[in-house]
Amino acid sequence: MGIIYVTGHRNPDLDSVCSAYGYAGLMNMQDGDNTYIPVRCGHLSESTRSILEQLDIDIPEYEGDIYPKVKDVMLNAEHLIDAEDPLTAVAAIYEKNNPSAIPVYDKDEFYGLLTVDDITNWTMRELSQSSKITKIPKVKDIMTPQEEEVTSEELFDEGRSILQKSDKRGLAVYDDDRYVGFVTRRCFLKSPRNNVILVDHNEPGQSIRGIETANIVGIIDHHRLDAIKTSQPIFICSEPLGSTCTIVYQQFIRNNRTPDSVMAKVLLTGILSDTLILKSPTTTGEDTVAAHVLASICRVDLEEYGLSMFSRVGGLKDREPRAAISADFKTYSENGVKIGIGQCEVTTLNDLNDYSTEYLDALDEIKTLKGLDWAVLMITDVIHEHSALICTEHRANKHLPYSPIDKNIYDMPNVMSRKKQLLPEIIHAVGDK
Ligand SMILES: [Mn+2]
Repeated sequence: MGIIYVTGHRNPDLDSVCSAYGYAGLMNMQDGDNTYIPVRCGHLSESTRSILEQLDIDIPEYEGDIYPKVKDVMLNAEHLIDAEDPLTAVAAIYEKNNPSAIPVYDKDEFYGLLTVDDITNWTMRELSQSSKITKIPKVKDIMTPQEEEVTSEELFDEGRSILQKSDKRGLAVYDDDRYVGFVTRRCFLKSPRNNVILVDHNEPGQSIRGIETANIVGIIDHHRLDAIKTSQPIFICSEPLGSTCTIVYQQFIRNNRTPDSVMAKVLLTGILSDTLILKSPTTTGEDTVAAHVLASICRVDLEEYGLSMFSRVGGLKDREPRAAISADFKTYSENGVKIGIGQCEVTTLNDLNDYSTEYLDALDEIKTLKGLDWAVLMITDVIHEHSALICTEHRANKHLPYSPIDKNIYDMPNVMSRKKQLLPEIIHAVGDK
C-alpha cells in the first residue's frame, strides 16, 4: 500500500484545490492498492478559504514540500516488549528476524529502545565475571538511556546525519512529543521518493518544493506543457479546456463513475472559478456541459451559485493591494522585457477610481521586488464582463490597444482572459518600437 499525493500549484486557486480533491477522490475509488491524499502547497486566500468552507469537505492540508522525511522510512513496533519482561522475552524476536533495535514499553507508554548493543554489552560484562550467566535481568535493567531523538517531520538527510553522529543503532521518532516509531541505520540506506500527481500545472517551477526528489506518477492539466522528465511511463491527461476540474469530471465519466452531490459541487466550483462562470473566452463546450451536469447533480442554480462565489471575493476595497496582486501573478519574458501580469476578480469596477493609486503603488513595489521591467494588473468584473488594466510606467503602455481612463489605467470592455485576450496584446505592445 503506497501513498500518492495529489497537488495543485503554489498559488492554490479554486480550480487547483478542487481538482486535487476531486482527482484524489476518484483514484481512491479506482485503486484500492494505494491511498491518494490531496494536498495544497500554498496558502489559501481568505475568499478561497471561505468558498471551500461551504463545500462540506476536509480542505486539503498544506504541505510545504515533498522532500523525503523521517516519517517516510520509520518503522513501527511489530513486537511489544515490556520493560519489566525478562531479557529472555526478546529471544523469540531474534529467532524470527534480526532487529538492531526493539521498542520497549512500560505498560502502554513508550519506555525506550533496546538495541542489540545493549544486549551484547551486558552479555560480555557478565561473561567477563563468570563463565556462566546465572541471573536473567529485566529488559529495563540492561537498557542504556538514549539522549538523541528525531521528529517524524525531520528531513531524511538530517535524520540520517543525526543517527550517524550518535553511537546508537536506532533512534526513537517523535511527533509533538508523542512516540510514533523508530529508525535504525538500515532505514537510511536509500533515500525514498514520494509519489506525486500534479493537477492544474505541470511545470516543476510552479510545483510543490522538492518535486525534483519525487516520482511524478500522473499529470492532469490544462496549461502549456513544460513538464519534468520522468523515468517511468505515466498517465497524462492534458487538454486545452477552461478548467482542470472539467478534465477531472471527464475522468469520472471515463471510469464509469458519477460524482456524488458533494463531489459535484467541488468540481463545479473549480469550473465556475476558472471560467469566470463560463463567460471567459477560455471556456469550451466541454466545460459548459460538465458544469451543467454537475449543477444538476448537486442541485444548484449554476449562475446563482457562481455569482454567490464571486461575491465572496469582494471588491478592491476589501483587499490589501499587494496581497491581491500577488495572489495570481504570472511572469513572462518577451523581446528581452520581463513582464508581470496579475489578475484579480471583482464584482464591480465602480470603486476603481478610489483605489487605483494604492494599487498602482503596490504594483510598482512588486515590479521592483521581482526585478521586472513592466508590471500590469488586470482587474476583471466577472458580473459585467469588463476589465480594467493598470500598468507601471513603460514605453509599451502607449502601444496598448485600449482607451485610457486615467494615467496608466485602461478600459477593457469584454476582456476576461489574461491568457487568451490580454497576453497577445502585451506581447504585441512590447514588440512595437
Ligand atoms: Mn486551472
